[in-house]
Amino acid sequence: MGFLERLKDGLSKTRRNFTDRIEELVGMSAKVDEDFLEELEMILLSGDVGVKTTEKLIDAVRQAAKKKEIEGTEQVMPFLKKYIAEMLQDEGQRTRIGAKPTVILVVGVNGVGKTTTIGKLANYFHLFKYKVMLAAGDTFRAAAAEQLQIWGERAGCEVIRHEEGADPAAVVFDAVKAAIARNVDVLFIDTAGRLHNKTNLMNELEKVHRIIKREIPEAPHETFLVLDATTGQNAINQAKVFMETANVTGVVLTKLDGTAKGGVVIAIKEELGLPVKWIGVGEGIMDFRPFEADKFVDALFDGDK
Ligand SMILES: Nc1nc2c(ncn2[C@@H]2O[C@H](COP(=O)(O)OP(=O)(O)O)[C@@H](O)[C@H]2O)c(=O)[nH]1
Ligand SMILES: [Mg+2]
Repeated sequence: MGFLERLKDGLSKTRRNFTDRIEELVGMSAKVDEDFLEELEMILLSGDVGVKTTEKLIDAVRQAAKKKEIEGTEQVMPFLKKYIAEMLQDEGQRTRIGAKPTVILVVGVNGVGKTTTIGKLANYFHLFKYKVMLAAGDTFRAAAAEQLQIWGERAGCEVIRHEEGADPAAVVFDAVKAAIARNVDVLFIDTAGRLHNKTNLMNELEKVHRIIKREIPEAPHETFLVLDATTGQNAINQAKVFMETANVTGVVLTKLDGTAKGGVVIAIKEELGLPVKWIGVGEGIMDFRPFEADKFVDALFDGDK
């Protein structure tokens, strides 16, 4: 199965919960009146699009109906598709590998898919002939560095790791030094995602930042926040905590395969102002791509066609 098919397949539950229900609603009412808008609002809210974004979408439909840009309910779907696609476009979406080494910090709570994402990113950039290095900054769990090592081998790149329980900042220090010495193009830094204690998280991330900046003042060039699409609106709340503690530049949205909450993509962009940069649609190394608004919206609206 190609990536687009996987994405369409993965979003089938979201479609059932979202676009299929809008289609049903359109089938039941011909006029775009307040009753219709109220029903539409309910569908968007339960599709994890978020309160603010739902209001914005409803308002846009209402205005378009007033201006006769939308004359009947059957025009609502194409309108929403176009409107959402435009909403999701973002200049900051692309990951640019400019500085050498480009340092990318990867943060997020436990289990969202950070280590897997780094493995997939390593593979992606390796395929495009970049020299990639990985730093096992999650020293908290024994299995984390091992898991990263395996991904590193698969992707053909070096992994800097210390023993379990070591200071993450020491790993990062070694990795940044090694990346400079070995002429690496891009260094991805894995971190532990202990959110139960915000002060700890903040202290740890601050220390890691300090160490990186001592060697490369402009780094980290990016901080990716990994969010699990299956957690829907919860992911938005997690993101807010991380945005307070780290200078997040973009989101990696994992587990879009099989979730009914894919509408969260729209909320991330609108409510957090962060671009979704990459998406994961499975556990495999190839189940991963840069986020493309048009393709995503196609898969969300026309998946079965
Ligand atoms: N279905 C699916 N599973 C994923 C995806 N990304 C990661 N996972 C799984 O999520 C679990 C946690 O991933 P891991 O990378 O260890 O998370 P971390 O704790 O944030 O480092 C693993 O079982 C992964 O295989 C994805 O896009 N789709
Ligand atoms: Mg991990």
